[in-house]
Amino acid sequence: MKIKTSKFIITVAESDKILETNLKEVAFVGRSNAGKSSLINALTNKNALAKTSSTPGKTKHINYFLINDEFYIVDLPGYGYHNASKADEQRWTQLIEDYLLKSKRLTCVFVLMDIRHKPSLLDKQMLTFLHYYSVPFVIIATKADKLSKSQRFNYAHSLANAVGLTGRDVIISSSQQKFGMEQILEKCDQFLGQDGLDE
Ligand SMILES: Nc1nc2c(ncn2[C@@H]2O[C@H](COP(=O)(O)OP(=O)(O)O)[C@@H](O)[C@H]2O)c(=O)[nH]1
Ligand SMILES: [Mg+2]
Repeated sequence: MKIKTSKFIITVAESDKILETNLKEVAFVGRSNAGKSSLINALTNKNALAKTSSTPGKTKHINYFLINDEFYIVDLPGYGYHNASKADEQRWTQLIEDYLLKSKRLTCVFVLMDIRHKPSLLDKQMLTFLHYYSVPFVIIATKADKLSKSQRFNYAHSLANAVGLTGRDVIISSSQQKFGMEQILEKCDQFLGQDGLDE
């Protein structure tokens, strides 16, 4: 797939406003600062489609982007922002979970993890949640440009092992140097070509 057009559609801050879309969706989730917005910008070749920030915790809402007039990319709130209050963190977690359970046309969730970091407890809880509700997911190891080429596979491998997968299950990516993009778009093709979860 090639992304030809992309446009921001809407920001949703409350569970009862989650869209009932008529097109399929792929969602991006991960720790605050994992690189979700940067990846969406890299995939769509736009510098500021999704807002990126070096201040973690800024994206607290759900953002919908329409791609090729064919499907939606959905940017979910980042979890695990260390300066957030318990109440805020709980609210974002609830919003993420409500999105994942309510979105009937969701086909796949990309779970982003910084390639240099061990999966956090929240990452593991997210994967357990996705397993439990049988939501298909793919792990993306982000910011791989920060490692040497020889280190990348080893880091991706240990990240995968930590969550019971193998290195081959993880897409190694860099939004900055734009690698891994084709693999991600291939996965989109694959999942968008299948029926939705509840269809
Ligand atoms: N070196 C490098 N930095 C990145 C990459 N992707 C994101 N970042 C940086 O990581 C920080 C958080 O990125 P952002 O996309 O806002 O993360 P989000 O909170 O998950 O949406 C920003 O300072 C980005 O510039 C990447 O591929 N390589
Ligand atoms: Mg963001």
